[in-house]
Amino acid sequence: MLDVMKIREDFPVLSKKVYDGKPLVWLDSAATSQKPRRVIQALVDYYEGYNANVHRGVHALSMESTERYEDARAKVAGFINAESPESLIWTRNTTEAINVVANSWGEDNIKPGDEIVVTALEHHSNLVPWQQVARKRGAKVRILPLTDDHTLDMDAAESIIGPRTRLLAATQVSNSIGTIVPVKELAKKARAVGAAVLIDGAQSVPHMPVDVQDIDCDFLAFSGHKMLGPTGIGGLYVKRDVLERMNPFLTGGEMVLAVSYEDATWNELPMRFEAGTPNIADAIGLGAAVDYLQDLGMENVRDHEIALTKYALDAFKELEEELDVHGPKDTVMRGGIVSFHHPDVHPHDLGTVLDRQGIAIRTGHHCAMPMVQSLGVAATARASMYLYNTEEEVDMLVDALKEALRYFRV
Ligand code: 7TS
Repeated sequence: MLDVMKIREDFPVLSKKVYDGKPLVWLDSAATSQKPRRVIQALVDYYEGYNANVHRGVHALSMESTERYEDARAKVAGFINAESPESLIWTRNTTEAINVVANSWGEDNIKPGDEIVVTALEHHSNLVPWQQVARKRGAKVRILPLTDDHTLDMDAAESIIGPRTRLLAATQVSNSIGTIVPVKELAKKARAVGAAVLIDGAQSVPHMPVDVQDIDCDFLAFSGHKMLGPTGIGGLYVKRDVLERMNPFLTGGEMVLAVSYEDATWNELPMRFEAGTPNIADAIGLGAAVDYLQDLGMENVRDHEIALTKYALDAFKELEEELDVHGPKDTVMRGGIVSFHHPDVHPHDLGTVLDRQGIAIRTGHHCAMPMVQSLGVAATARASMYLYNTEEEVDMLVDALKEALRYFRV
């Protein structure tokens, strides 16, 4: 069990008042999470105490920054149960991580006639890069559909994942409707036909235990800013033997061992994939975020979100005449995301009225346009919850929604 009131004290922004003194209700953690003091302090400590470039200095500060930067890598790699820290490449975010795979592994391994299988739930970041690779390489992107209950249709997956599948690229949790995808089962199907497996962990790594060896994936992409860490830092896990055969995407400083005017040899892993001065401070900040999450325990974080989502879905029943709530009914099959719409009120209008009450939700297509359009709407309103949210905040959301709908007289 999480002590949420105690947790909230660790997040300075959560005591903020907006407009005329309304307490901030942060229900937009799927877009980005808030940051605990420990993460903010780690950034201050770095800049005040030991700011220096890594892997190059013989002086005290460079050795200290290198040690802490590599410690953070080990912590984050351990958090997803990577075999070793060398399997974790720092990136800016999930989007960049997937683009590294598409432009390196994808360009070398996707051949004409191959199929790249994604789910209907994908964020644009795990769809557009594959459309580009497919176009360049003469391959095809295939989509795994959903059932009527918005869970992944595993029967369809059985027939779509086949001998032509070269890559399965699937999100573990949908950011638009909250569906949890059984990635371990899908990965097994993909492996059985000799395909590689990429998991988009942007919405799973922050919210539940994720174990890359248990899933048996080749790649896992995630963003630090959605898991209490700073913006501008994310991770790409790559299975060691796959990483050894991959060519670098960006070239230049840091990623080379020896350079002549004619040629260059590549640095050791994972530096081979980290050209230029890296985001040192934010990597260390992400390490502090992982310490914070591990102290709470990811099982506890997940349990809190299941309970809160169940509470929210029950509370939304009061509005079932007015609102369509998307996503699976079973809370075990969904993350802490409640996506909804009213047939006659645009989600932006709902979001704007809620905002005046201090309640932050996201409205729009959530960068998953094909998914949201498949619901028959152009946009939804989305409340997304995290370890610091409470049942009281869910009540405030539902009350504010009732008032907004009265205001729009619908
Ligand atoms: N994949 C999923 C499943 C996501 O939810 C997001 C961001 C991304 C990839 C991209 O992450 P980034 O850090 O590279 O931007 N999702 C959202 C969202 O739902 N609202 O804002 C960003």
